[in-house]
Amino acid sequence: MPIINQNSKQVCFRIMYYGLPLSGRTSSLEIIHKKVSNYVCKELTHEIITKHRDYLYFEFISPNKINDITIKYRLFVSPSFHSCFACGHHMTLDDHISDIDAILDRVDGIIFIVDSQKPTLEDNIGALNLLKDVSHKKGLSIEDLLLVIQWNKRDLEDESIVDVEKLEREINYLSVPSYETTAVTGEGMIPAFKKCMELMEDRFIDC
Ligand SMILES: Nc1nc2c(ncn2[C@@H]2O[C@H](COP(=O)(O)OP(=O)(O)O)[C@@H](O)[C@H]2O)c(=O)[nH]1
Ligand SMILES: [Mg+2]
Repeated sequence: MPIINQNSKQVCFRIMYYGLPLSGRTSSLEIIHKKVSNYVCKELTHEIITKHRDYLYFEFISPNKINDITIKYRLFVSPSFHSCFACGHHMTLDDHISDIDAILDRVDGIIFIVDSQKPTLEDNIGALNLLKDVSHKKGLSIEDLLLVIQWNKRDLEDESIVDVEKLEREINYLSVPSYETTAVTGEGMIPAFKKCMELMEDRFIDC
């Protein structure tokens, strides 16, 4: 559920850019940050989860309102599964699962960034399965999550990327809205972002 502040008549929708490391999550967040910088917008900031783990986020106020309620968006990147080479700290899969578990409590919409490059197909399927398993343990079904997909890195040569038809078949079996994107230029990203905002607002109005 989005965070509702009755006093200031404000609702906060939280969108997570989720995906494999190097899929284009940070690039996506940076592009959207640039595009919305005309609105009341905070700088990109790291929030600390634990000593070795943090995630990137920013917030902005939408120019649109729902009735007379102001809408704030908080956009962030899912925490990565990586170890800290500088100090030798090794992150375990359980650490990662517990990060995703904690973060799912603070999310209203998820934009799943899929790296379209052929060698990452299986890992992309694994990333979606992880989301499904963690949701399941929380008593949620993956269908309860508000999900939009970006087929990212579509600018790369045809031979190195998976056909969209195959991606749709293998990954988008839920038939959620999906968009071909290039996060380094921003191509296709605004429609994906707007769709996610629209779905969150519709769900909010309905409840
Ligand atoms: N060609 C291409 N490269 C991309 C695209 N999106 C991200 N990258 C590159 O992939 C690498 C990882 O991107 P980043 O946004 O840091 O991924 P993150 O680890 O998910 O945050 C960087 O070198 C980006 O420039 C894209 O759409 N096309
Ligand atoms: Mg990153």
